[in-house]
Amino acid sequence: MAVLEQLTSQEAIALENKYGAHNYHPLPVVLSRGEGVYVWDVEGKKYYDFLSAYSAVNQGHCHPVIVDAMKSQAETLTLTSRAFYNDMLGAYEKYVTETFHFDKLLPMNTGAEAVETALKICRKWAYEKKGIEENQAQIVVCENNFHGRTTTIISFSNDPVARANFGPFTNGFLKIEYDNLTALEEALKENPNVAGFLVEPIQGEAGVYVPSEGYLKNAKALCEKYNVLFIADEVQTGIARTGRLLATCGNCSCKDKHCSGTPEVKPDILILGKALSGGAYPVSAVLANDPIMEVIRPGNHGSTFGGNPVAAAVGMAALDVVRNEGLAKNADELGELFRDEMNKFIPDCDWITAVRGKGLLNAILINDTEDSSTAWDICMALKENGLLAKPTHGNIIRFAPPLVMTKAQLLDCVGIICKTLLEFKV
Ligand code: IF1
Repeated sequence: MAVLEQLTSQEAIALENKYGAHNYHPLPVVLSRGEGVYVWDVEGKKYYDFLSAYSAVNQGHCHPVIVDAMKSQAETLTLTSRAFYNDMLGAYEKYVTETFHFDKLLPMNTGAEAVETALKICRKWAYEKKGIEENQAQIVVCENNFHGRTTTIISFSNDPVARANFGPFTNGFLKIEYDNLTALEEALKENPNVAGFLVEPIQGEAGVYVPSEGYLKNAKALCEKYNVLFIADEVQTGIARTGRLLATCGNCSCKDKHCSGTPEVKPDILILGKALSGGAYPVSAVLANDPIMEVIRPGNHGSTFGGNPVAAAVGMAALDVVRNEGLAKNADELGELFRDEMNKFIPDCDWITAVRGKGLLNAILINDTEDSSTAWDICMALKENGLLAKPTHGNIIRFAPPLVMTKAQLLDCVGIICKTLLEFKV
């Protein structure tokens, strides 16, 4: 392998600008190392990572248990395709289905692939089990959703930047207001061809919108009433991020030690990704019980890398870390502490109007207009002070550190955030 000479940040950015598609606008920092809650740039500056690769690195950067599992499997067998069996996939499927209390798992790689898979399963179930006329199925989704970036998924997005000039779009989706049960019931009552309701337990990209108490539970009850599948996209909220093994666990007391399998809301289809691998490898999954998953038969769906041995090894290690290190409990407690500290600070700071979130998925609302650069500028100032975060939309900054953070580290980060905001000048 060509030994890359150590690039400066400027050189690395120039290379990406010259040779890479410009589909992102990253903060101008070039990272070269990660360990736990920390990352370092190429000049050796150390930062707290307060984004966790959008909740993929819940277990902390380069967690040794996950890396060791990946290395060991990578030296043994990386990929067989599904043309043959391998000795890792069945064990992984057993482990994950028992962890989340479902009969079956369909393995994929990215979150968007898992969302697409869930949509296909839902439609096929509607035709073959619910009896909806073929090609007439409708799936209810929420305004301001984020479920990935494939053409079908952006077909039901309302983000103009994600949609412009990518048509024609996929039909078969009804959009309703998030956290509005009346709107959901109306959609289900008026449309006999509804097959499913796809929802984020917390809308992350929209700005960490936590729905009203009881929304998910009552939404699931409406789905049962109208024989519609409740599909939970836990790609970002899952794997202990919100203080429970899943956000749909709600206020269940078991947290992550031994999931009792009696969550507040049991989805008909559960979508996982991101931290299912601890950020070490692309691993996603769709879980459902037999009456739903059995609509999928050989040749209906697949993926070259889906369910590969390395993904299986990494996925099991990543879930081991969540359970053995009590990450959901830690996220629950540190999240409370973070919001308490920020709420104490808000009266002294003109730049923040509110803090919101659940577990260690939080956001602060910046006191400026959506189209201002203030949130970005504050993130640039945070970077200078050793903490990396990025705005979601407009004037909202998401704060989502790895769940392995200690109380002392969190309070250190609160100090950095408050100091930065008090010193911030437009
Ligand atoms: C980017 C956002 C977050 C997700 C939910 C499915 C997916 C995602 C709830 C698709 C992915 C990522 C995508 C990444 C940035 C990040 C993101 F800003 F795009 F919207 F987290 F909020 N469901 N979210 O959050 O998973 O295919 O990416 O593995 O595209 O920039 P993926």
